[in-house]
Amino acid sequence: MMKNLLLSKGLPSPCGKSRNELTETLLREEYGFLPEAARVSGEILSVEKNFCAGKAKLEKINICCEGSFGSFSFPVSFSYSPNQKTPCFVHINFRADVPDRYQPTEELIDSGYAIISFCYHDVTMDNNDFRGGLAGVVYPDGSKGNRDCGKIGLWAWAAMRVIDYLCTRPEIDTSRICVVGHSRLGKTALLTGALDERIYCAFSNNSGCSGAALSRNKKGETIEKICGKFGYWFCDAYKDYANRESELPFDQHWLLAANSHHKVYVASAEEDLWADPDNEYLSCVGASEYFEAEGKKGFVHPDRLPIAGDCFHEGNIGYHLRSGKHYLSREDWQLYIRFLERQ
Ligand code: GTR
Repeated sequence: MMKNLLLSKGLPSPCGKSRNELTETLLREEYGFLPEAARVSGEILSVEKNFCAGKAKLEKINICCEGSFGSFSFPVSFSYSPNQKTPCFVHINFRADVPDRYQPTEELIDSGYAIISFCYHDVTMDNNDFRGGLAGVVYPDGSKGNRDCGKIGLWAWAAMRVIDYLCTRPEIDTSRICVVGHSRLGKTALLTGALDERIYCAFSNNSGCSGAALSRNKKGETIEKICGKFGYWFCDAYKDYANRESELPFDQHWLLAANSHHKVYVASAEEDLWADPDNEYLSCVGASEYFEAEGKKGFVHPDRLPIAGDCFHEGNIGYHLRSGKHYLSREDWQLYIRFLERQ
């Protein structure tokens, strides 16, 4: 039944293509090409030794990047237990606060994880102005070419620089670095995962249109709607696919397939109809064969559409559908941890 649903959408298959070909297509047609990597160093601005009543340390760090385009720095918050080497989440967040309503920091520490987070606005503002922050450094006159990356690409670039820095920290088990983001930042987490080999799992929370969800026959937000309001998240060429989804040479399951060098996780919320939970799920189904062609378990799921409470943690594509609205909740985090423990 699920296979037939997918076939009826006429999806281009990612199989037979290398991961590079997948990411090349996604960058050229959708997100745009990112700036080159940079030399990264961390400048510790402050240390709170008794964070969470002494269970953890909280450091504020400036991530300093020296690239061929110039230099740029942005602040991050790093919470970790000083007594053990732990896995770490890189959280691309809407706010710099720690803890935050999207980041239950103490609970993550108690579960044996460190977390490093930054506010996406500290990289570059979420608007159509390319003159400020990283955008202003990379695009000196504030204008960019048709295939240059939009803001999602710049936020993903910053997440990779945070990983560069994390890899220098002895407190972290660098074989267990995960990236997490919600909604527009879930799209960003999936792109970061596609581009970065060092990640263990990329978690997309309610990322929807131009994130985890297939674009063909999509309900709720469409390419036309997202480009109308948020065209600056993408490369300029992407808007040409508005109302021409069937002509896309790829679909969003390629973004999940491009994460096949590690694990990828898609979290949906039942009432998040703008994101289209069914198309997020079908994207996992569509990406599964790419993982399987690499000899890995892909998406292990029943032959039906999802219902709230479903949680599929057996394969390298993890998934859950929780009840409720568009949000990055404690429940989502707890399921992420359960998935990681199971793996
Ligand atoms: C919506 C947008 C979605 C999603 C969301 C968010 O307005 O249309 O694609 O990214 O914002 O980031 O909260």
